[in-house]
Amino acid sequence: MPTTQANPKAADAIAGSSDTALLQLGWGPFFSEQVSAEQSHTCQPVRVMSVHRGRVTVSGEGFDGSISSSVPGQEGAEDRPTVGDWLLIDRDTRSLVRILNRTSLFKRPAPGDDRRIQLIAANVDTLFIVTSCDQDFNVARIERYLVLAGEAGVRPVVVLTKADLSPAPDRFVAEARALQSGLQVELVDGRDPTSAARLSRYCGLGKTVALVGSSGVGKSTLVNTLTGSDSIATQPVREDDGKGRHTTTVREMHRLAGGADGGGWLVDTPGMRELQMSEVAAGVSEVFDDVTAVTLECRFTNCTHGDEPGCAVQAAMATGDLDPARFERWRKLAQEDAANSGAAAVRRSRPGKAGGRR
Ligand SMILES: Nc1nc2c(ncn2[C@@H]2O[C@H](COP(=O)(O)OP(=O)(O)OP(=O)(O)O)[C@@H](O)[C@H]2O)c(=O)[nH]1
Ligand SMILES: [Mg+2]
Ligand SMILES: [Zn+2]
Repeated sequence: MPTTQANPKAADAIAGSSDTALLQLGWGPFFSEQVSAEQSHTCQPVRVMSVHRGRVTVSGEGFDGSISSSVPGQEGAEDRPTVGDWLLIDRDTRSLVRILNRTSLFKRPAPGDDRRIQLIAANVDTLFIVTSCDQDFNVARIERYLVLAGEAGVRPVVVLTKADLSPAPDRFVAEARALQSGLQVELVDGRDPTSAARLSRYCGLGKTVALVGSSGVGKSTLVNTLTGSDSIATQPVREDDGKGRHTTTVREMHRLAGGADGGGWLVDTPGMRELQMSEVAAGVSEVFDDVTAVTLECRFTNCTHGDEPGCAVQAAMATGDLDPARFERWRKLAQEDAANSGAAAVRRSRPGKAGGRR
């Protein structure tokens, strides 16, 4: 039970991050530096394990429980706690005091018409972009997730599941590797512990890995295999079109057992039907640095890469230096991002409307 006395050990732990429970949860200097000595007496840090309507489950030193997720005086989209967040809660009342600044944040326009910002996960170290060696594999979709990772400043790893079902899985590996220089690509049978084990090296003590991808690609299967349990429900894909059944409905952290590799956290997420781009211009430039480098060579800075004289894009496509399909994917993403980012800015400027805040 909470005490009303200040807890010197917990205060030390916040200031010096010396406490193993917090370190295992991913606590570190980036977060402890945001907490004043005074605040550390009245508040304790907890990490968000899962998000439910209006509430979050949290875990901290000596406290696991569920608390209301409303933040006093804040109503912007990014002011709501999401899975992976570090919160300060009042030691006595257990109420949410504030969300600590994040090392990284994944977000997207929510599916549907109003395009409000939906938060996916915070304080993530590595993003597993999960796709399967079958009809789900789609370079344009992988690029969208790569942009999301680039924008958030998080290392991406493409995880190709269902290697066992494909007669030639190496083709998928090669195609994925070609998308970004130095991109890590892992090929696994997600049901097989020996095969999946190579992924635990991304998930050492206190590290957080988020798994994203379409429904049915095997995100929850991987989490079950890596955690050595079958606690998350999984379901076979539909027979007619191979699509998943949207089995997972909550975003939730799962603990990996300790050891040389492991001891970190896997964030399982519901399969995404679509991934729209908004406010990701930096991520687009990073993932498509080859394309942007060419566009900088065009004679006119406002070149539309059509039939203007001196268009470096047209020249590079003519010589085979630039893949027209990749150029078209870049153009589509950049245009979509510009349109959605403009709409988001307009929404934010309207008083009284909750919108994403930077
Ligand atoms: N053969 C084979 N089957 C797999 C593999 N990974 C997952 N599956 C199967 O694929 C189906 C879907 O797996 P899930 O783990 O539920 O997929 P998910 O990505 O979590 O799907 P959502 O929760 O709907 O987003 C299940 O029947 C799994 O057993 C794999 O590597 N090989
Ligand atoms: Mg799932
Ligand atoms: Zn041009």
